[in-house]
Amino acid sequence: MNVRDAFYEVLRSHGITTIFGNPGSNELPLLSGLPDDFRYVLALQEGAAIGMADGFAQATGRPALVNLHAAAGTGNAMGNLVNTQAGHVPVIVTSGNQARKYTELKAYLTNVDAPRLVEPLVKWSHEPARAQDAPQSLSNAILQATAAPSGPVYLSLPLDDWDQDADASALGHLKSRVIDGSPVVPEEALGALRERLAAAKNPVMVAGPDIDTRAGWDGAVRLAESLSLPVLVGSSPARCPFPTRHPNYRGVLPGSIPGVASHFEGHDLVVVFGAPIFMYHEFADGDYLPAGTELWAVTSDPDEAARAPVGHILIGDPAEAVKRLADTIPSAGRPPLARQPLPQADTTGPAFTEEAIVDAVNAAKTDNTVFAHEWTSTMVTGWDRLEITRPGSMYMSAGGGLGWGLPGAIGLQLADPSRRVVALLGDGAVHYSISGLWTAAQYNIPVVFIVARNSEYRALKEFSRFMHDPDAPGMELPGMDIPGVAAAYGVQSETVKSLSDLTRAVKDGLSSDRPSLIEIGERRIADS
Ligand SMILES: Cc1ncc(C[n+]2csc(CCOP(=O)(O)OP(=O)(O)O)c2C)c(N)n1
Repeated sequence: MNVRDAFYEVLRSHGITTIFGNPGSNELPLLSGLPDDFRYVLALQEGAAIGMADGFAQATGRPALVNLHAAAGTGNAMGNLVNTQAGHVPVIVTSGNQARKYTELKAYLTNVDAPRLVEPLVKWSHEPARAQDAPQSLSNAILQATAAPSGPVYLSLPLDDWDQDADASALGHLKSRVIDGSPVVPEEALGALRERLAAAKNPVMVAGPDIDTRAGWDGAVRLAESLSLPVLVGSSPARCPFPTRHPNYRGVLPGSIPGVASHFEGHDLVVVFGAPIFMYHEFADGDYLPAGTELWAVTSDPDEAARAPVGHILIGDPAEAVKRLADTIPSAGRPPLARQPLPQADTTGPAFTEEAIVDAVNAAKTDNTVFAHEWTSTMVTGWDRLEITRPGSMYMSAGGGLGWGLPGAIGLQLADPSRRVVALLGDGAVHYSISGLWTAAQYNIPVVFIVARNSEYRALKEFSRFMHDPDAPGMELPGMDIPGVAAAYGVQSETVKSLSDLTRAVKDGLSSDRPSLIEIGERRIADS
């Protein structure tokens, strides 16, 4: 058995048989031996490849593999790797390196000092010292990526390793290695939070993406109901942790320090499960909490805990903690909360308001629909109005890097054909990984891509108003033929001209077995 065979055996033993990638000469010696039970999903650019692997890993709840070309391919992927890291997504990023005997010469396509290239963005970065170590390095990489807190890892693999003899005696052990379980909050620490919650007069809950990742919806809903907790979603979330039509749901926290603090006004206790504290974005100074408000949190990420600027932080699985609290805490006896009504959307036209667009999409979705949301200026409206009824139904770029939404949707769809994915994209965001459309077309991955035209970077215009930095260049996106681009990549599209047309087109897309793109007509910032 050679190193290549052993490498595939280790992947197989972990159930990893899909490889997302974009190949080059350094990777050919691995890929030319691709076994029949593996599938290779070709992306035309590496940012798209890693976005697909990220969506695939999130929807399966399992590690995913991506194979990139040397340093240049890795570099192209690094924008989306920021999102993968922020989202705690277990992606094993591999790249080929030049032959070992040529790397000292810095021969063409040498990934010089490969492990350092992505070091700040991954949990573990490595190049095996010997060819025979590659299967062990892969096994380590998979277990590192998966162990809590999960996250991406990087492995550089020299091209002359694959035909070497493998260490067959070690392979049996490698294939049966298992890491099971994730740390939970000790009972004593959780008991202190239970007492604090029981004593609170007016507590509020903040739920974060890791509640969705770790199957924590049920516990979060039960705890919220028994204590009548209003529930906010943590700022800039990557996944939806709570049903958005539940009476206790109160939308998403904003991105500024004073904005977040203002939502806690009147609450003596904030309890956060599975979110960083907080994903602040907008630069505005202020106090993190109102006077008299205390914050407790549960996270499985020690780094997230250590950098939280305030709070009493418990380390352990947040979904397990919220479930254990829901199982053991007595009801507070407070009256149940009532659902907050949604303001009526303006549908009078001629331009569509973002509320009306979201409502029209809502009217077409089913419980089976999954959203990948990268339409930046309407994020808050999405959190207010999209009807999310079950776990694993809404995802967005975790680290704020555009270019995740389109390929992320493809990965989500490929991972679970029993559900249907709608990507909600801005006409700026769609371009960062647009070549993913080709993969959707060629592999027949039936995502419904919705692109909202406004021919501008609207979120940035709003930001420049907020920051009192007017007149920045580069905000306008005229002259774009998005249906033309879709056609060039092999995806059929239509431009909708009314809200009822939009609902009908989304329904059509959801019932088709082909990918499709819906362009929503022009709406400028001055229109709203
Ligand atoms: C990789 C990357 N580059 C640039 C940005 C900065 N950025 C944030 S929002 C935005 C505008 C997005 O425009 P569009 O998708 O058209 O949505 P709109 O804001 O118009 O709703 C840009 C360029 C980013 N977040 N990520």
